[in-house]
Amino acid sequence: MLTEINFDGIIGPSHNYAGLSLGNLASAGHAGEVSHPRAAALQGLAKMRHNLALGLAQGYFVPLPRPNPVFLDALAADGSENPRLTAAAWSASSMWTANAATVSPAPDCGDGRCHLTAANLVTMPHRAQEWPDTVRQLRLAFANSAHFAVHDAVLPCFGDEGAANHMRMSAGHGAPGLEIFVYGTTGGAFPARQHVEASRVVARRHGLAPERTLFVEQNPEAIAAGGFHNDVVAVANERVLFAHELAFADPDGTYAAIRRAMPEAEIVVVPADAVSLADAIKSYLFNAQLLTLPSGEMALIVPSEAAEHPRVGSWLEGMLASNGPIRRVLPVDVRQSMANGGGPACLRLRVVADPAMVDPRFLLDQAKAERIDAVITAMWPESISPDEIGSPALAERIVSARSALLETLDLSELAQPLS
Ligand code: SUG
Repeated sequence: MLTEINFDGIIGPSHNYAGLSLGNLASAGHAGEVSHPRAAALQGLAKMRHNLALGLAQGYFVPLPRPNPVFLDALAADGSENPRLTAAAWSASSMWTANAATVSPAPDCGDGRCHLTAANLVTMPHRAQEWPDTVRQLRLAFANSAHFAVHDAVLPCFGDEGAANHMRMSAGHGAPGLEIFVYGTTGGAFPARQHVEASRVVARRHGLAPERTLFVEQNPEAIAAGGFHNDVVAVANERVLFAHELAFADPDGTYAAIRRAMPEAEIVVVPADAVSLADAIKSYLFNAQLLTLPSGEMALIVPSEAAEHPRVGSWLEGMLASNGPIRRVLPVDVRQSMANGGGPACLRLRVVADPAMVDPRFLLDQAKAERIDAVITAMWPESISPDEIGSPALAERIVSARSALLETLDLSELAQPLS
């Protein structure tokens, strides 16, 4: 049966705060701080266990090889010339799997298979190195070619950030959906990371029906306020879109186009006079997982920062009291990831598929969660300070921590970096 599976990125042992992402205010604001990789990974794992306990299907992807020798080789760098290049080679940014790929479930695609296109992430150097290793993992997890097609990234002439700039609305996960690609236009203070040309390539490759595909411009004001991905200002699930009033360049046109394609759509708009763009971005209210629980109710898994924020918290209380489509708000603590601009929604890639068709080595159960927990607790560094980035001894520790994880998950074939 088709169901939504959330694949979270296990937070890697090199997690650090290097301030690499221009336009991501949290990344810039925490640059140079001491990070806590073990706590970070345990927070991420606790979120996965929480969702599993709600009765939801949960998967994961493993951290990519870091420090990345392939990246340094390609740049003819040995790690000594430029601290930002070294930090890039060490980045644990693959934890944010909402940027791993764009996923179109089988009912939306011309050939009846689920299509995944890896995101090239070209706008940020530390992220541009991710996709070849990501594809390798996607090809293992979704190897069943009767059900899945995994595509390489779009050519780097057009920036593509994957599912973070893509929403899907449908009557139910297994029904044909309306796919909404949100792009930015260049010219603002911060880079527009998603180019419409890349979105169009993805839509063509996946064989989407034009009448069920929308290309919507993100509000440049949202990008300027730190909304570097659409999933920082909007999230959709089945018939519900939950968006900030200033998320889209043409909000009324966007809502009208959605309603034309999907008359049953319910659009919950948060007005700017209740929650400003700045509050939304600081609290990551929209970087929430909007999920359908087994009971059929919808829940919003928000970062603790959103529930604790005075204006955002009271808006959420009002929403629950109003009898709207979102019936539960469940806060989770992912503070280590949040400090780099990654909330609950950034940490997961949604794939609608039959779990029986996915390689079980990428699916979580409570017993496996305990094994992952044990490896993280024993092997992940407790902290990384900025002056340790580049240290050969720490690099060795990071490599063996990842190897231990791969071994416990029977994924040792991912141990060698790509050549
Ligand atoms: O690409 N942060 C990530 C956060 C990604 C969030 N993803 C979604 N919104 N879906 C980024 O900006 C920070 C790394 C550093 O600064 O060291 C970073 O890459």
